[in-house]
Amino acid sequence: MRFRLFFLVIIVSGWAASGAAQEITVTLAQRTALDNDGFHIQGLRAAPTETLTLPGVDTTGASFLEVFYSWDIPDDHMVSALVLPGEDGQTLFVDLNNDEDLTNDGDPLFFPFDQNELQFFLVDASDPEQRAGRSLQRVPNYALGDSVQTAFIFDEAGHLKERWVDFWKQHNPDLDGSPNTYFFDQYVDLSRGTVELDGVAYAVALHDYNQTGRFDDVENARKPTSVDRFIIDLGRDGKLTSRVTTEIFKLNDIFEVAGKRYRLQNVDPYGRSVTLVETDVLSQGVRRATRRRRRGLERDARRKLLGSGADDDRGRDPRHAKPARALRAAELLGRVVRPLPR
Ligand SMILES: [Ca+2]
Ligand SMILES: [Ca+2]
Ligand SMILES: [Ca+2]
Repeated sequence: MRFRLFFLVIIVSGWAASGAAQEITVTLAQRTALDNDGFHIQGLRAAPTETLTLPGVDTTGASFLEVFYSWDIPDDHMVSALVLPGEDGQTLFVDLNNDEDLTNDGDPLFFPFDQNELQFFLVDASDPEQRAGRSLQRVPNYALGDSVQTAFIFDEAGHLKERWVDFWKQHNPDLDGSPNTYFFDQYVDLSRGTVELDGVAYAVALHDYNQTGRFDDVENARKPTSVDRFIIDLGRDGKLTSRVTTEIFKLNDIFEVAGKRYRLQNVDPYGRSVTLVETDVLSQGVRRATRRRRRGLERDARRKLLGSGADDDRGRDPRHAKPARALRAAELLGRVVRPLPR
């Protein structure tokens, strides 16, 4: 009898817990890149790297651009574009459906010289809802209006600095750093919104980590770590980056926000929404994050005791640390870039 009562208690408490779990659906209306502050450069080429069917236009002065698609597009992971120079800007014929035919991708895109950014979406051949965003920029967005950052990238004449030309020439020998002969490119791979949990708003996003245009990839036989992710701005600095690893979770992870644990109940494959639900389960990931957080707090407490941390931080302009990080971001588009041998 005692045994039966035990089971009854388990069943009732389980029912009560699931009954109390409220689904929180978040609309993710905004497509953006990560709020990272590194850059990647694609120089224009004199000739395409793929065999292309070109549009029937005068191609005098034309050059070619390649944009990385995804390693999970196994037979063709590069997308090509024809770039025609004009008086006020460039006209781009981008192979949006990646069939090497530049005549069947809708109207060409015009990128005025006085416009900093151009976005477009690569569309999966078998699923038109599966759209992978890409961005081209004349000056990296994070560096716009920041004289320290721009002086780090460009010389006084507006050319790309020689060290960057040397560095990125490894991929494209045609790169010479002249204005309008290259673009800074980024994945537009976040689908972003805001969730309110216990009265506190947090920026959240699904991250199409393998850049396919689907946001619900939880398995990847080729590379098990290359799966889509959920990012929540636990530190509430408004930024969603790849650098704060304690804010990044796999889609099937359990994560903790202000003492409560959550999991993702539903992920829209095209990144339009995500549904969170509270859970009682304590995952390995939460245990690890809790340990990391505790270690971080202990470290901060030690610094305060020693009186060193605050002084160090005050004496250093954080912007001066950014240049070193830019080299790491060179790997953003999936290819490992190594410095030229000296
Ligand atoms: Ca291609
Ligand atoms: Ca095409
Ligand atoms: Ca994906």
